Amino acid sequence: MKRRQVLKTLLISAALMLPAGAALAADAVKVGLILPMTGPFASTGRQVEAGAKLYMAEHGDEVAGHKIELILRDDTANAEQTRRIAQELVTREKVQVLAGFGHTPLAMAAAPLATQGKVPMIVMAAGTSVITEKSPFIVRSSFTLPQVTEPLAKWAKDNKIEKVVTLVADYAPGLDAEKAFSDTFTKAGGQIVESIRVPLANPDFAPFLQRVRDAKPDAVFSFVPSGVGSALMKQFDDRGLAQAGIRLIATGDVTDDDLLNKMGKAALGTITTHHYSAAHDSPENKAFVKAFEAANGGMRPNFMAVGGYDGMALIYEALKKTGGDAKGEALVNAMKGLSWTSVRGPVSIDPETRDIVQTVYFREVKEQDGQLWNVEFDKVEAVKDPVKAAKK
Ligand code: VNL
Repeated sequence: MKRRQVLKTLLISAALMLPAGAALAADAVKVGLILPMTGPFASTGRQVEAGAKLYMAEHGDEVAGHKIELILRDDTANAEQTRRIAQELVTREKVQVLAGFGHTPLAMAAAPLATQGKVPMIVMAAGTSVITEKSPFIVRSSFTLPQVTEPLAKWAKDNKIEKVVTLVADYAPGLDAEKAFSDTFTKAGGQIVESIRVPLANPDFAPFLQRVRDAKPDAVFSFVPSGVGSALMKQFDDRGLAQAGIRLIATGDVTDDDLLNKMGKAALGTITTHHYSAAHDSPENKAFVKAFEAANGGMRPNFMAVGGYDGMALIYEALKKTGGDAKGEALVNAMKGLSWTSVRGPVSIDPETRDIVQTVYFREVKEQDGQLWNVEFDKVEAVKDPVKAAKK
């Protein structure tokens, strides 16, 4: 080729490549974050949002050549709103990822839209086992109730608790927790003397706790969603259940780090199992808690914040793996099998169920430096969602 020709070819190819390249760099990956920012689960929305935002502040807003754009929408914890917002985000905003989902009915409402739109849906908060089976595009960064409950049922039987009353919020995750506890505890030889379900919205625990008192169990096992635990704790104290020799054991949702300090001395000694404590002793978690508190006016992160933080980690790592390909199937496939060191400890995404595999910790509420903490004293590693494991 003559020099002039070479130059011309180069100029033409440069002219052809430039707009394409410019378009690629400008092509933002939009993440629609749907959360209850107002209403009864607003504390969950606030925590998840802060967790997601902290991850982006620490890791930058560009991954594999794409800018990451977070679009936050408030569903007020109303499932019809979740569905409508998810639809609008997928069809009009053209988001490539849906994320958030503050409680189970909200995640269930959005699942069909993830499937129809082939859009990955990151469940950062909700914890009912069945959720991930509602769409092949769902990946979960939170936990499942059976996952954290089974170890507690075993612990109870091993620690001289023979008779238990279960007391759970009357909706899907509560029923999951009730079944996981009852099945595991009775199999180990324990006895469930009564199973009580309390309304989800503004429950008055007093009459239910009176029933617990009358049943005279060794312990009451409880699950109530994040944000509700302090009301339960207060009533447990007011009714004098501890003085009557009845222990409170619970999932960590009850001694939620967001509220724990306000619960006061009544919470001391409560044994719980969960996947995250703000007191988790690792350099990653110490840095996380410090940065989170600094960015949020001193608010302590709870497990919801970690669901948001790790949900963003999932999106970032998957995009790196696909080299920036944000198509739904490619992204979900890239998420399967991912593993990393979370602030909660080692985690991975089960490639078969798209649930998170993680350490479950045993904790006791203790006072340290004038504050209340869920202090870990034992653990079970690499716990999968046991409901799905049993189906195989
Ligand atoms: C759910 C599970 C919600 C655990 C929670 O708090 C929670 C849920 C709002 O799946 O609805 O702590």
